[in-house]
Amino acid sequence: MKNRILIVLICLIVSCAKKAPLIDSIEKTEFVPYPNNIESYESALEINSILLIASNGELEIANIIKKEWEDLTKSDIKIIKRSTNRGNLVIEIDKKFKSENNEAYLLDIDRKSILIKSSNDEGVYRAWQTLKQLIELRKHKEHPNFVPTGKILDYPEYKFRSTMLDVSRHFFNVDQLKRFIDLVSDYKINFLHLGLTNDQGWRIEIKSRPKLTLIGGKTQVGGGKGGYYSQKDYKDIVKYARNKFITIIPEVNIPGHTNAALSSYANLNCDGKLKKAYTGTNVGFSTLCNNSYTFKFIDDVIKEVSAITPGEYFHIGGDESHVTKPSDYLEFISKTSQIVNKYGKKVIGWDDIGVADITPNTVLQLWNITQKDKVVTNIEDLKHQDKGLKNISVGMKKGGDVLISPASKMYLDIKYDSLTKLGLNWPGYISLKTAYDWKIEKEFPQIPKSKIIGIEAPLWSETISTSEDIDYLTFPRLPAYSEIGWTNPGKREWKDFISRIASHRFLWEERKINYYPSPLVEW
Ligand code: TNX
Repeated sequence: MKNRILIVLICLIVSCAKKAPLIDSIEKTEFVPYPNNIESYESALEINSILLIASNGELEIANIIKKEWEDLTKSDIKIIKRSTNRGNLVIEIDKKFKSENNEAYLLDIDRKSILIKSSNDEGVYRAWQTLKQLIELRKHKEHPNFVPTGKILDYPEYKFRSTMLDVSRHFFNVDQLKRFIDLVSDYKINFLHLGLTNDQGWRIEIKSRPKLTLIGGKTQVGGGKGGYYSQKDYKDIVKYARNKFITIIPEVNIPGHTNAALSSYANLNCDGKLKKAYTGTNVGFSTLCNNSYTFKFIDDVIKEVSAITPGEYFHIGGDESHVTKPSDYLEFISKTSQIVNKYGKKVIGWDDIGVADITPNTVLQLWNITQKDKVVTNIEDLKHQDKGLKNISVGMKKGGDVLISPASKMYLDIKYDSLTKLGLNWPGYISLKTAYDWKIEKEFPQIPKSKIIGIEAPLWSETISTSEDIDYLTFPRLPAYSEIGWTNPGKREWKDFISRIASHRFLWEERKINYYPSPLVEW
């Protein structure tokens, strides 16, 4: 009898010692973007108990997760191919699981194991990004080694969630770009658009036109030394982004925003004379000449850039061609679109191209909108207002889809308020609330949801030249945009967002991000 009591007592002590601590349930986690379905199991899993990744899929995705897991938890994890062992992180590729959406995933965490299920690697990676936030957000709480259990079934509102970096006005080197990719990846961004050419600099090596980088790449706004990516660099960037399931979209802007090309090759100018390098910040003063030399040039450039771009899109710019003859403009857009299609890519262009003869699979990027209550101080401002919507409505009739990027709401280079030192303010100011607290369907009822492929937040670089500058304008607004792109609008709420985003400060401090401490948030 005595022995029995002793055994029961020992069992009790052992099971008590193993009992998970009480921690906040999973839906209280400050996820950004917030997942679309969460169910709590009201218990906890000890992260250190996960020692194996068991995967039935390709080892590539398991290896990507292994590396990021080890960086995050500072402990080793091994990979085994297919196993039913408990105590693992199980990756299950199930072709039938929500196969209509590559990014849909199930993340199921119980007291002993973690299951990630998706129809493919992309969804697995999205699940990992959610799990990574769950682990990292717990690091600053009691029982930091435990995560709450529960089931997350998640998929994005929009399949296209992008940001853009203008590497022309100021050049950012490969390491700076990789850092930017790391930071935006935390927020499930899946496209990175690179503004590779503009008046102030040509940033991509074109082997058949070496002067573009030898001359056109040698300066930037303010007259600094500029720079460019060799094709080898570019491939390295594409691969780096690919490992985070981010697709690179190259932009070669035509026919305006071309002074750097016009200063490299005389034949691109109608008078046959080279332009001087431009290091100011004006727009709309340059144009390629409509001649056969130019179209051969455009073909060569698009051929070379397409060959090193695995993604399906090619951005042809097309904005603010104020000094191009209207008939020439139409010819530029239609011929260039055909060249892009010939090299197997789909065209994206700024909304201005909606007026031209676009091909039906074209994506029109809605940008040209200023805030309704903006005080117009400059006659130039009147040109914008809602010109973008006019362009889009014409372009949609020709079959174009829409990418939502209104300058009034989504431009990362716009000042937060009148005190912000960096940035511009031509469409109005963009506080964190202005960035987050709106709904696409309410703002643009004239654009059918079926026509919208997603969102993009562009970061123009007239006023920024360092990674610290990039950080300041990007955080906390980019996470706000990521949630607009990912989370169902019915599940988004401003007050809730600012209470969650406050905790992301810990993640940003860990990564040494120079974020803007918006006074609207209690950090
Ligand atoms: C407008 S957005 C531009 C850019 C500028 C930006 C500054 C667009 C298609 N054109 O050339 O850099 O405003 O906010």
